[in-house]
Amino acid sequence: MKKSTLYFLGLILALSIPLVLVGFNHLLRTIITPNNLFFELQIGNVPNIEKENWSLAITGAIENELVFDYENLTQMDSVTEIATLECVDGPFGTARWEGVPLFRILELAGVLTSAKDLIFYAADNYSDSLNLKEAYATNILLAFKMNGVDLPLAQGFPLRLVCPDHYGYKWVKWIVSIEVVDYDYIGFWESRGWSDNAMRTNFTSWITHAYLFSIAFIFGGLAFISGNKSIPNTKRYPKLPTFMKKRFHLVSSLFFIISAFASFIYWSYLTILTRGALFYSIHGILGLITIILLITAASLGFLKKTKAKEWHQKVSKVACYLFAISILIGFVISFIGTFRVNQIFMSI
Ligand SMILES: Nc1nc2c(c(=O)[nH]1)N[C@H]1C(S)=C(S)[C@@H](COP(=O)(O)O)O[C@H]1N2
Ligand SMILES: [Mo]
Repeated sequence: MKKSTLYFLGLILALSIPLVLVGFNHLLRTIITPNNLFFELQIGNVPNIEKENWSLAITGAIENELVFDYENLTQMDSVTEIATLECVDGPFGTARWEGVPLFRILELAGVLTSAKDLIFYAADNYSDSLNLKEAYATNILLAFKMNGVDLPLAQGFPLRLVCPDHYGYKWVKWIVSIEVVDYDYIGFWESRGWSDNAMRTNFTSWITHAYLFSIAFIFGGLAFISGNKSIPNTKRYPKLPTFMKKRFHLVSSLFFIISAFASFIYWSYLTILTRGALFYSIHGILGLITIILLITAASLGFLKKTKAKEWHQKVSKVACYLFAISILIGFVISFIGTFRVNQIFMSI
């Protein structure tokens, strides 16, 4: 094989690092996260609840008001399931959860036909609701065990909601009471713009956005280097093949812009779907600026004037650096955020 071909393959390999990392991140979802590494997120402090003093009251639009203490509840028939908890912000963890299926409790309570929502109140003043129709899904648990041991305090001891088809903010921790109501309740994050539906499917997953982003990274790298290589009289990148010139630059730039744009559109779609609004993160804002700069740079590239060519290079360069930083922040969110970290990371 020619030496320049080897260098070219090496370059492609290096540019594929984000893609490989996203693949690895994707794979992590299928692996059980140990309790001591499981990410932790809450609005305030972790409440300290003692088994002995805790009870769960079920009230509202039901026939039989119920109160469970820890013993009563954990002695009911329980089921075990493996499910992934995914925060809308990206962090996720998979565990083996054990608990009482919620629908069993609803059957015991005898929900009235007028009922609409189930509200879960937590010891830290957090609350959220499930639509009653969805609440009967057999995979929703009131969980008291995680990976074979009592739920860790940080993960909601003594009782948390496990609802695999919903985003993390529906997985209420430290539940102290459940109320059945005949109206549409708006929970903590929902009242701050997040979707009350919060359904999570494989399609509505940030990982798709990350794949598109890392494919754009490969084309972006190729466009950047071939652009530099095709500057007249330049001696840049002598070891790379000579075909990485103008036409190559044009094609790779085109693919770069298309994949970066697709990734951005997908991110916008997810953001509007889950948050009801667009701009909330540095990662996203950088992404938007990058897209605007890229389109500007591309347009300048088609102009014949020397000044325009200079600006084409300058703007492209800034766009590429911003793009790389935006990717880096995305990684911080999804990788570091996936494991037990300080909440500060979550606000990026
Ligand atoms: N009581 C309570 N439950 C809560 C929250 C909270 O702040 N308080 N945060 C929710 C959010 S936004 C997420 S992503 C998950 C995080 O669960 P974990 O800390 O077990 O990873 O808990 C959910 N349940
Ligand atoms: Mo979350």
